[in-house]
Amino acid sequence: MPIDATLPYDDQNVFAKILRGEIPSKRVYEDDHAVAFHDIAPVAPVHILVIPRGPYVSWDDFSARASDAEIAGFVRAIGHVAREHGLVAPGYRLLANIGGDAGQEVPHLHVHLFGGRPLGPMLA
Ligand code: DGP
Repeated sequence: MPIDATLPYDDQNVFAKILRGEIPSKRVYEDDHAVAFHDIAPVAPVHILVIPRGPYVSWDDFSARASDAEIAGFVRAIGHVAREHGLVAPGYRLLANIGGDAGQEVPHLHVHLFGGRPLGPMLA
């Protein structure tokens, strides 16, 4: 069910549990600011989720409250993961759903990284 992105951070959300190692994930990258792992239900040959380590509900929450260092670290981590997976030359797509109309399901900021095939036009 889509979330209300204005609610306070819930530290029992599934990505908080992945960050704490309470449930497994296939991690492909981690550093001081970000963790990246394979999406459990991939819709492209490469479908990775990149999340900040900090407790941010959405991109909106992150952009309002995160420090400059957290924001820079997160953005650099996304680029690093894309380069490490050889996606820059063929191309790739980033997507962040924010709140109900966008269909955000997990209330911890995550950027989807899609690649590995032609992705077609954006639908919205
Ligand atoms: P969104 O609709 O933008 O909130 O996307 C949530 C994504 O999270 C969706 O593509 C499936 C993925 N996901 C949900 N639960 C888990 C999980 O337990 N592990 C992993 N790896 N991905 C999950």
